[in-house]
Amino acid sequence: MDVTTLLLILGVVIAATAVIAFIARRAKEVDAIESTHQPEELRSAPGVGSGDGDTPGVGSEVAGPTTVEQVAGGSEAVVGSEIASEPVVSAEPEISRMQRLRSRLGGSNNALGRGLFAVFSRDRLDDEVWQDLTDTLIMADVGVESAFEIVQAVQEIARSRALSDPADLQGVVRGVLIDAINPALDRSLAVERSGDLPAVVLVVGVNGTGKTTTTGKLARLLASEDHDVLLGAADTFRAAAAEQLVTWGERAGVPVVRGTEGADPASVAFEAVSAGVDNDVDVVIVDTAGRLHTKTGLMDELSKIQRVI
Ligand SMILES: Nc1nc2c(ncn2[C@@H]2O[C@H](COP(=O)(O)OP(=O)(O)O)[C@@H](O)[C@H]2O)c(=O)[nH]1
Ligand SMILES: [Mg+2]
Repeated sequence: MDVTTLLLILGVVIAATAVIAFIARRAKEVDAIESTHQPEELRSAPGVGSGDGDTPGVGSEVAGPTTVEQVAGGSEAVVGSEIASEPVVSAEPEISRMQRLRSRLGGSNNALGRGLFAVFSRDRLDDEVWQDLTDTLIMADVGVESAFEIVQAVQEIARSRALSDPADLQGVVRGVLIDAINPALDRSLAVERSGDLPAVVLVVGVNGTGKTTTTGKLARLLASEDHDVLLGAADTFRAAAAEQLVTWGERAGVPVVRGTEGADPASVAFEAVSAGVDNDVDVVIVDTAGRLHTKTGLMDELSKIQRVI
C-alpha cells in the first residue's frame, strides 16, 4: 500500500467519524426539543385534562350504569345514585351569558354585514354578485341549502322588479332573510308544569348537532333557576352517549335516568317521564340519538318516543 492510498483511507475514516458525530449531536438536540415540548402538547391536547368546561368528557368518574329495570323498580334510588359527589356547576348569570352570546353573534353579524356591504357596493348586477351573495351567506353560517334558497328568492324578486343596481338588493335581501327565520314561529321553551305533571322537552336532531350538550346546558340553566329537572338518556345506541349525559347531570346536580346500551329508547323515555312524575319534578328533558329525517325507521322510533311520553 503506497502512502497516497494510506492517506486516502485515513481521510475517509476521519470524514466518516465527523459525519457520525454530527448525526449523534443532531439526534440529541431533537430528543431534547421533543422532551421539552411534550408535556405542554399533552396538556393542551383535546380530550386530555380539564377541557373547555362546555364538553364533559366521559371518564372514570361517571356513575355506574343504572338499568331501566332498576328505574322501574324504584326511581328514587336511581335519582339518588345518579348524582355524583362532584361539585355542582351552576349556570353563568344571565347578564354575562347574554353578553357572551351578543359578542359571538356580533362577530358573525359583522362578517355578514361586511360581506353584504361589499356585494351591495358592486357596479353591476351580474353573476358575480349572486356568487358573492351566496358565499357571504355561507361564510356567515347560514347553511348551504338555506343560502341557495335565499339567493334564489332574492333573484326572483330582483327579476320581477327589473332591478339592475346591486344597491337596490339591500331591502330585498333584508326582507328575504327575515322571512327565512319565520318571525311568527313560537320559539319559546315550554318548561312550565302542566298541573301535577312535569313539562317534557324532547331533544331531537341530526347527529353531532349538539343535542346532548344543549340538554346538559339547559338542565344546568333550569336547575340554577330553581326548577327541579330530571334528564332521560334515550340515546341508547352507544353507552358513551348516556355517560355523556350522566356527566352533565352530575355537573348540574340533576338526576339522570338511563337505559342499557341497545335498550328501547321509548322505554327509557317512558321511565324518565314516570320518574319525573313520581318525584314531582318540574321539567323532564329527554335526549335522543341523532337521526336524519330521511330515515323512516328512525323517524318512526321518534314518533313512538313522542307517543309514550
Ligand atoms: N362550537 C360549538 N360546539 C358545540 C356546541 N354544542 C355542541 N358542540 C360540540 O359538538 C360536538 C357534538 O355535540 P353533542 O352534544 O354530543 O351532539 P349530539 O350528537 O347532537 O348529541 C361536541 O364535541 C360538542 O362539544 C356549540 O354550541 N358550539
Ligand atoms: Mg348526543
